[in-house]
Amino acid sequence: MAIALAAWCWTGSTVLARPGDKPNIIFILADDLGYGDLGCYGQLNIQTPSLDRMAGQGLRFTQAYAGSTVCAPSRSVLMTGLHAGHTRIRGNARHPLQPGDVTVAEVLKRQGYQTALIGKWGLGEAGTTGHPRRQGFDYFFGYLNQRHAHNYYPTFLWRNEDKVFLPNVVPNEDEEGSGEASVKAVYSHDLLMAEALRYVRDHRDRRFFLYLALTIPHANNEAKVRGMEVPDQGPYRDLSWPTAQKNHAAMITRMDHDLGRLFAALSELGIDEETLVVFTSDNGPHREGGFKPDFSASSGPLRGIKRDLYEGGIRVPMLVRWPGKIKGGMVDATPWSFADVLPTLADLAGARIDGWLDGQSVAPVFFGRHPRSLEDRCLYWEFHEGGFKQAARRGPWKVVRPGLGQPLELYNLDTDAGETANVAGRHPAVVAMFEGYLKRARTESPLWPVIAPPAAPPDAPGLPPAKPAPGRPKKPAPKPPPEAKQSPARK
Ligand SMILES: [Ca+2]
Repeated sequence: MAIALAAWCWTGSTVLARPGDKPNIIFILADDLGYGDLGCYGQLNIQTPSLDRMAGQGLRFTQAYAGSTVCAPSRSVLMTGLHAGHTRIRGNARHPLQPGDVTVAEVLKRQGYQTALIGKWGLGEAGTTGHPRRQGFDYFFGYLNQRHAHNYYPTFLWRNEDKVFLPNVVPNEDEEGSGEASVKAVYSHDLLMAEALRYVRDHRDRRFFLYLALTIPHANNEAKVRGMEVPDQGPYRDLSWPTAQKNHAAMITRMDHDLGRLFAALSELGIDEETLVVFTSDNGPHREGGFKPDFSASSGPLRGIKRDLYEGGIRVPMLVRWPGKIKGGMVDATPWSFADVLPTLADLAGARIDGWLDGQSVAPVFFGRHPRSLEDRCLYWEFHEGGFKQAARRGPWKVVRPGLGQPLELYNLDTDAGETANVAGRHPAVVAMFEGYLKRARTESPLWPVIAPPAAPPDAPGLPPAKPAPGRPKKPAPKPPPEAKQSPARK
């Protein structure tokens, strides 16, 4: 069986008729929003009228994937166009992006875009090479640190390199700004949305790229079972649901309402037809802050949640809207992932990229075209918490290696989207194809050593001896950044 390598160099043509057609781009990322959390993806308990309308006005993807199953690596894949086996940041430990890492913001800035990040970053702290202003963003407002971003009522946020102090009081605040507030004066999500609306109004006459990385509906893990923090429970207040469930629903509906205001602003400003809006999530739903993902089927029909490489951990809602350019009410099942975002946005901006990318432009799909190169290729994920795990997808086939040295599980997603029946024994040639691909798909990184899962209990059957996966030839492993130190995993 021939293998379509997911390798691609963008050579500078464009899907648009005229370079002047290049759009403003607003890329909205929710945090831990599950595949099943929106009405347009089958959710029955949680009201999301604005996003459901967005789906009706644009394109709804049913098989789009995040870059990873937790925050930081998913965002690293999103920013770099490299999948989780090549991108710099492959887990939630704090390693910053390096000067040589090319981000989507840098690519768009070179095309004349004004670039802004409003929200949560997670790819570099203050003073490091990974700070958003050193990675292509002209403007930054929000959280640098992911633990800080847990806190919906922080004592400060960042504007560019400066702290903006807020009237919240956090008695147990740690050095990163996380904790649980005792005085909840300002909800950070409201500030992020106000900034986003202001930014769009201020840049109505410029080409802009706004990466709006919201923190809803992530939990404030430091507040434990009170972690689903929201100012009010909105339409869910009088229901008999557990508090965390009501708060989770209220967070999503609040975000949805605010995004409705953003769409209204685009229309009022007369830039609706000049603006591409993408809405998605960085990974599957969590089981944190007292929230139970099964309560409202947050993964939809899929298996697993955040931290799983099964579909529920990585398949995410993906809506794309561009009135007048992208046909409304379309549903598309092309499998694609965050690694495709950089080449896609580069394509729409007419940018040329020299160098290796794992992703490909899916912009043709936005306009109803389906190149074979997108239909028959492998998508790749790896994850390092609790031992090295891998997953890949090609056509209907999905494999998961649940631990180093363990046999591949094979699922046919066309007939078994819930990954209930491992059919590896019936399709040895497909398994062999994936075995070969998984060996070539990644490079070694000293920051992310390939390790076996924790030792099995004494009465469990032994695992085969662990072997390190060989590196992919030609592309050298990235050097460890000089200032990076191994630090504990961060959520
Ligand atoms: Ca997340």
